[in-house]
Amino acid sequence: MSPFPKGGKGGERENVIKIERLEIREINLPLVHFFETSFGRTERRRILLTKIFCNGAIGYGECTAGETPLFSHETIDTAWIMIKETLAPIIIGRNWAAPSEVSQWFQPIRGHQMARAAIENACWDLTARVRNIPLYKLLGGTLKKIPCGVSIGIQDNPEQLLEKIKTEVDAGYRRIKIKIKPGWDCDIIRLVRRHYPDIQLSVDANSAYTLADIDLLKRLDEFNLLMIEQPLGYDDIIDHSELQKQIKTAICLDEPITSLDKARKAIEMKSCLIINLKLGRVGGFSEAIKIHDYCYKNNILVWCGGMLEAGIGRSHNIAMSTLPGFRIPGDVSASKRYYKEDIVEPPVTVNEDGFINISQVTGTGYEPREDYIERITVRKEVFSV
Ligand code: OSB
Ligand code: MG
Repeated sequence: MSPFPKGGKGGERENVIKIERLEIREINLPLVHFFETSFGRTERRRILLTKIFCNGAIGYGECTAGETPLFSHETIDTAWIMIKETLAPIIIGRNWAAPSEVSQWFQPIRGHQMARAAIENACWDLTARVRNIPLYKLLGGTLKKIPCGVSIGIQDNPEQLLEKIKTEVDAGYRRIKIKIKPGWDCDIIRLVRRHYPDIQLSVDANSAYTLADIDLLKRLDEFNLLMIEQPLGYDDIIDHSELQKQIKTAICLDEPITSLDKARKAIEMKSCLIINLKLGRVGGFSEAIKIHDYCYKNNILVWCGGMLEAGIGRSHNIAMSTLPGFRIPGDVSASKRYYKEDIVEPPVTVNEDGFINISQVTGTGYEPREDYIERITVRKEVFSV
């Protein structure tokens, strides 16, 4: 018999499980194609994976921190130290019944959301396995298939961009997002629109502009974009509010949305009409669900963002994308767009019509390939009782 009774209503405290062991490792994976944003180019990923052991069961997590502090202040190296010095001592030997308790333990910690999410999400992953239910159901998801979009980086030339867009449109993706920066903006978008007048198109500037660029930003209104993501400062919600008053295109915020509180303030200030929700950036599933629920209740469009995740993080994004408020395509796409070989089996695939079918099996439906992960591990550390 399973040592873990199913979590029921009421008596959850009786179903406590104890964190006996935490493993963190760094894997190294080359991208099939470089990914370039206004802040720089990534050719290969260094990814921190977490593995939590409770009474023989295992939960997996993936940290979305990048290699450099350019998207967020967090990096894989700061996350490693944060987990080692602060989070591991908090969790090891601790009993819990619901994964949201783990986010409560971390509540006094300021910042370091991506490090926290890598631990908390592994606890959600473990809980789904232990209760013998799909992770998406544990999260409260309802969608049986999710619409997918792609994020296409800055290319070496316009022809290369058009070729990439053709590949993704032909593959069935339901929304194309292209990265922009000064010098790779209006002319490029005009060119794309000339070739694809009707596709759902959005742009992401990753904070490459300021209000001094208002005339250029106003000109984007002519391209019928679904949204412009993060045009201004990475931590700003004030200038974005001013900009939203002056442009018709919907602003979507990404970088500054690090908590429910930030999301609420951005929405109340009308700094954006759309929110890109990233699991790592907000500290994990507990906070992500709160932000989703807030947006759903207030009729704010919300979609699931991506951070070039390998299969574990990708499978968590897929599970989250089944929450009913996610009504427009997210940056959740097939493994093969990023990695020749993904760390999960099966790899994530997308149907011809641009949807991912949600697996109904226990956990995520994407199992970590332990042997392969071991082979590409460059460092590992274990914390136990
Ligand atoms: O701004 O959404 C972003 C990747 C790394 C850092 C920031 C961003 C992105 C993406 C890629 O746009 C989304 C994906 O395909 O995973
Ligand atoms: Mg973005």
